[in-house]
Amino acid sequence: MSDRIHTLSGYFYEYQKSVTEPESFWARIADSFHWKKRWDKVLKWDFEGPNVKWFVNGKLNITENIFEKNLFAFGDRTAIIWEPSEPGEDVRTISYKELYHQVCQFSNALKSKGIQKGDRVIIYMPMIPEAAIAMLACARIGAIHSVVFAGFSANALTDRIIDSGAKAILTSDGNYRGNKKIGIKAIVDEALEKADVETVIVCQRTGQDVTMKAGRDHWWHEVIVGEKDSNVAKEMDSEDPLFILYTSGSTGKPKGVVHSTAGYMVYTKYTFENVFQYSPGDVYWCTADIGWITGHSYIVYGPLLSGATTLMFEGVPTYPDPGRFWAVIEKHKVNQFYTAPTAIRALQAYGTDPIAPYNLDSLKVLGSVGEPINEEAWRWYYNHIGQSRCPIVDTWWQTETGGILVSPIAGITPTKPAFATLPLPGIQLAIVDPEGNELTGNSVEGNLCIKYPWPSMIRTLWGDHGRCKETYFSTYKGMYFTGDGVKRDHDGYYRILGRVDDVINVSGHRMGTAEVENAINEHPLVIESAVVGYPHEVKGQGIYAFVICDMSHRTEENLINEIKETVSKIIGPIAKPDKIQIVSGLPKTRSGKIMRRILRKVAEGSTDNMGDTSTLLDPEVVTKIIEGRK
Ligand code: 7RM
Repeated sequence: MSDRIHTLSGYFYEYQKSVTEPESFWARIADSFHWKKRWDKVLKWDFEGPNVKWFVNGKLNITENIFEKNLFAFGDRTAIIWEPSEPGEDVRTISYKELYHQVCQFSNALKSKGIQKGDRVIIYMPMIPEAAIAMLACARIGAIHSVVFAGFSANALTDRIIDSGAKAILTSDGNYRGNKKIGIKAIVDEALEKADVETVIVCQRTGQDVTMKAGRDHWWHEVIVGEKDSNVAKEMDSEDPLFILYTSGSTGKPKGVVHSTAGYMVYTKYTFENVFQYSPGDVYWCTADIGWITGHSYIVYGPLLSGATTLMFEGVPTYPDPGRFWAVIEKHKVNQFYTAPTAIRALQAYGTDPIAPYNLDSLKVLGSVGEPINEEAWRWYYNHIGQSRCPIVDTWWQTETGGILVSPIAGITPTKPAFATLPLPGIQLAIVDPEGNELTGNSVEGNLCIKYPWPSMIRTLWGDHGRCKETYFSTYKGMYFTGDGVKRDHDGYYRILGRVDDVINVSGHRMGTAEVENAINEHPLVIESAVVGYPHEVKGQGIYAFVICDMSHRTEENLINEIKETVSKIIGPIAKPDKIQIVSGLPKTRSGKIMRRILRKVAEGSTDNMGDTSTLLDPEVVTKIIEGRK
């Protein structure tokens, strides 16, 4: 951990160096990794293509940097602590040595099933250690994993299988959700009615019945029989894709964000150690699901590259009761705890009684990620969970950025409620006005861009480089555009204000409004719909849908329920609208564009001043919508 920042002046020094001499800065950090062949040049880039290459011509395998590099030093150290959904079930602890052998064995099984470097493998699994093993086994042999959150529907899974051209799916029989069992193999079966893969491997978790298709479907515990528990890691180029992760954008179709090997490795380890100030022996817990980028970078890769002990939790915050998080912190003496504002707000609603029985003295650092954290939730988290002695790291980043870009360094950067504070070394931010002029100096507000490459940035969108250029590199020439609004205050601190595009953030999950509209429109009686976000006490943003329907066949209530079910089926329960208002018309401009600004005001309930409505085709529509507001 030689690249650790220890003081505030150390942070400013490193930041300065990373800007004036970025290549030697990152070369120094990358030199502490194990390379099969060192790189020729640290960075080649242009944001026109975009074409970004880090550690050019370097050869490596990311799992060698988790295992071989470290096994002699700490093979017996605990890599993963797994806490099951059911508090009475046994905990599993897996050492680095054991994890190494399990990853090798399973990667050998994948090879036996014909999976090779460059093949895409979908992982649709619960939060069990095998999910991490599956990811690492793919990385070990150079297969590109694409984890799909196990709460997504069959339909969403089909889209991702087809878009990625996956050869295999790794899944389980079922998944525990509170005291329910969800048959996820059955969802895979349904997804495979409309798509094809050669191989499905099923890990046993709930023991529920599943159908296995002969020749295609295999049990995890059977495919590993007879496979050796060691192997030589596949040599990968620095720029070979490590994984694809689908995320929502402002159009209907999810985007397959592609991350490459070396830059992602260097950046996730560096940021994990610095942001959380992890020390050997600490127990670190990130509550995200591995289906999201946070799970990739800060449950699996960052912590394991650092030789950390990472806790993986199968359950939900409120099962069996709303004290579960605090019980787990006490039980495993968690030192760093990283969660989402939506979880904090949900638990805050139960008051402090559920916290009282537990000893939280082990905690040193608290983290927040996924959406802006409001001041009230920040203070509750700080006072009641951190006992007013643990720094909160409010970490801003995205699926596309691969790792944390703006965040305090725990205990070093002075914090301010609701501020992500300052950029990490290597991150050159720019705030721009709508015309793309950079706003310099303090006390400015605008759109957040990044002017210079960082190692873990998105390389392309799977199968659609044009869309990558269009989405991120075309709005403002020569810069990566984040889609977020931001304010830099009088101290130079950054406060993220939220999305400025048609993406909403529901409980920290990104959702394209167009994606939800497309799902609503699948209902046969729906004529047209428009979806906006509105402030929601717990979820951050809720989903409000305005829908025009053929009303001659159903009661309004039945129709609304059916529409919710349709969305749940097409995307997943997380996309279910919180409110549906049946309307007879939508506010449109003369050119037919829906004026979402107006719908947002209605959804928020701030209808006194609708702003400029002069471009509306039919102002009468707005009056009716306001009258019918839910
Ligand atoms: C890591 C992750 C990305 C979007 C991003 C923001 C919002 C995330 C914060 C935040 C304010 C934060 N990836 N966001 N973290 N907003 N403060 N600390 O969440 O791709 O799923 O979402 O989430 O709008 O653009 S993500």
